[in-house]
Amino acid sequence: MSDPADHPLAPYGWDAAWAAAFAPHAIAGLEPARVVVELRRHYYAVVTAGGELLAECTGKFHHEAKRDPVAYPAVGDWVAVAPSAGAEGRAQLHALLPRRSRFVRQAAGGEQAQQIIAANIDVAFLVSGLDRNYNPKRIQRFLVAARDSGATPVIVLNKADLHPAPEAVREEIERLVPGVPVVVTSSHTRRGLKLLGGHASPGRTLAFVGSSGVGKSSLINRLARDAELPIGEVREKDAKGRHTTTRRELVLAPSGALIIDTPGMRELQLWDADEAVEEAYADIAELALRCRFTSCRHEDEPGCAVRAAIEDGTLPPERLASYRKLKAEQAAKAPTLRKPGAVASKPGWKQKAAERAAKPFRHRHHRED
Ligand SMILES: Nc1nc2c(ncn2[C@@H]2O[C@H](COP(=O)(O)OP(=O)(O)OP(=O)(O)O)[C@@H](O)[C@H]2O)c(=O)[nH]1
Ligand SMILES: [Mg+2]
Ligand SMILES: [Zn+2]
Repeated sequence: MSDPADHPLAPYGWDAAWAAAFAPHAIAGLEPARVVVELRRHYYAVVTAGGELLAECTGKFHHEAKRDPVAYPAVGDWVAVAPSAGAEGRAQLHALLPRRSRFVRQAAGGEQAQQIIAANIDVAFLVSGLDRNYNPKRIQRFLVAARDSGATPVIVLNKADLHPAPEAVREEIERLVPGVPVVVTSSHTRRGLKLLGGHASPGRTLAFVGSSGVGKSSLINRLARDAELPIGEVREKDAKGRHTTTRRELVLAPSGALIIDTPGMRELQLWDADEAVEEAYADIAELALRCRFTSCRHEDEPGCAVRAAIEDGTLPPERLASYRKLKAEQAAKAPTLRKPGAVASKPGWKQKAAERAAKPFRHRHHRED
């Protein structure tokens, strides 16, 4: 077998392990491809050894996926395709290779289902804006989802130029989530870009997630100099973004890293993340093992090791508070989901849909929320 490092898809992260996973599909005459844009439901721009193609799932794929959204490809996935005979630039998507990691959130809209934000990512940058957008609770929710995903989380506090004391915020977040790197950046002054760039080594896949308007696309444009991802305004009165990025897209940076931009998320609801909470708060879980009572709620019970750790200063009280908050959220988890069709009935929706349909496939947009 030829060396995977010489493969035309090596710049996209193709390696010996992917080649091994792909072997049965190669025997079936299929070609490997990586999903670079999710154009709309079940339509993808994929990059193959021969260039970019528009890929559509086969009937058999749909049948086997049984409408489970997680069974469908997402940006970053490796797939097996066959170029369509007689339809230039198009391909049939036959299979999905097992994922190394996946960043999942609960889908917005009708069904109670998971939605894959990005697959096979090595590092998840959780971006917040140091303007009014910044919110420690949201950072923690993102962190739990990132730990759940299998990717390494990095917390990014962007728009440092708009905050009088960004280092104080960094220290506060570091206390809250020990061991997780926290980087202060500004895409305007370029502060912290070298630190971010330090993660962008060749063949690594980085994903940027966070609320609308925090500067995800601005940071990516800085890291991937020739990327021209659209940048949007934020509203003056509440620093809210305008959902400028409307699709998930993977770009190849000059450093050789693969960077995924994602649309701002309105909320990141937790999903089966109880284990991830325990893992993210392993220090508390470990202390709790030493409480006198196994049912200890770490309130006023005698012999509570968690409260003792707070009293002697080894456990920051805000960490216990946020742990409690996340646990309570999960206990009360009856997700409030919008009714199906809520998006489609918004004023102006039809016109926007018509505009979208008139554009060529690579530029067609779909909304995240
Ligand atoms: N002051 C300041 N503004 C920034 C910085 N980074 C981005 N912005 C501005 O914030 C606004 C939103 O930036 P985007 O990059 O579009 O934000 P986004 O996170 O991609 O937003 P969505 O695509 O809507 O999810 C733009 O007006 C940017 O110019 C920064 O470091 N400092
Ligand atoms: Mg954007
Ligand atoms: Zn206790």
